[in-house]
Amino acid sequence: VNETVSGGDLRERGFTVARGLLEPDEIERCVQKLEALSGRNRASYAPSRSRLLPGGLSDAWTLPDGVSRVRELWPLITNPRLIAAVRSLLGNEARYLQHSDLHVGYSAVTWHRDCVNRRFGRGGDWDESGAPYRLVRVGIYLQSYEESRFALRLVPGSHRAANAESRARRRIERRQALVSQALGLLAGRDPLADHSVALATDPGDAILFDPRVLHAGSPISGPKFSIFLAYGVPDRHFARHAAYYRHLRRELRYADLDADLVAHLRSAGLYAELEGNRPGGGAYQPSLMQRWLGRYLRPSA
Ligand SMILES: O=C(O)CCC(=O)C(=O)O
Repeated sequence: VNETVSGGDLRERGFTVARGLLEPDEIERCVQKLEALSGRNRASYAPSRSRLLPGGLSDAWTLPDGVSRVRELWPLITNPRLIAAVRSLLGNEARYLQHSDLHVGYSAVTWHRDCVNRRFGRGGDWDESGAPYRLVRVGIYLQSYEESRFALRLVPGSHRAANAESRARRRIERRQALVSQALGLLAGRDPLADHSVALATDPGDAILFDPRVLHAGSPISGPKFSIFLAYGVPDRHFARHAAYYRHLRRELRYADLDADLVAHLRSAGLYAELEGNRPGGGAYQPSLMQRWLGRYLRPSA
């Protein structure tokens, strides 16, 4: 890993980058697997083709909890370089958290959070009394910026309850409201452009972020292959998050982990023994419009 991840950045800004986490042969294996699963290949996303689809309406493919579901991807969960990066951020107690995604030709272009309570400051995700929030989502990108024109946008500090009353903070939360975003998309302007950074990646780079941080994919043109997974320290935040995806987000069809995966995780010291903690009130559920905006709109760059 060329650039070491920074615990300070994760705490203060809500994200940190591990460049070159995967080796070229690992990248190639992952892309080939995603091509086989999705039925789309790199050539499907050649720029000339996207130009024929103005607005890029949906050539996208996604598989919620794809990393847990696809046996050939399990070695990624226990990849020694990834685990070293995660442990350097969260400590040796870090375990695999069942919240994963596979993306082909898909960019999550609307601003959102990945946590349970997505209204800033409200609900258990934001209550760190007695249990600091120690969960991390890992986005592994398998193509270059030049190929895809993709960069992950993030709003630094939007995962922290500190400064909740500041005017800038209130403005950010107003601008990520669905209506502002829909108007922004129609007008072709990003309502959070002044408050965010955009991280371009090279194949094998990983962005590790606090699930509470506001983030959005950029419009893309060209192939995009990415794999998202998560880790955390098993405590009440971890248990709520796991239960939320497993039991509350029914449309994503999470299932119990395969017994072979449990054994694989146990042997790597990454299996979390969970007590059935439920997310409680205020858990985010997407509206129909949000699902449509988030999933089916793929404007070309
Ligand atoms: O488009 C992307 O790569 C970002 C994905 C994302 O934000 C998510 O899965 O939560």
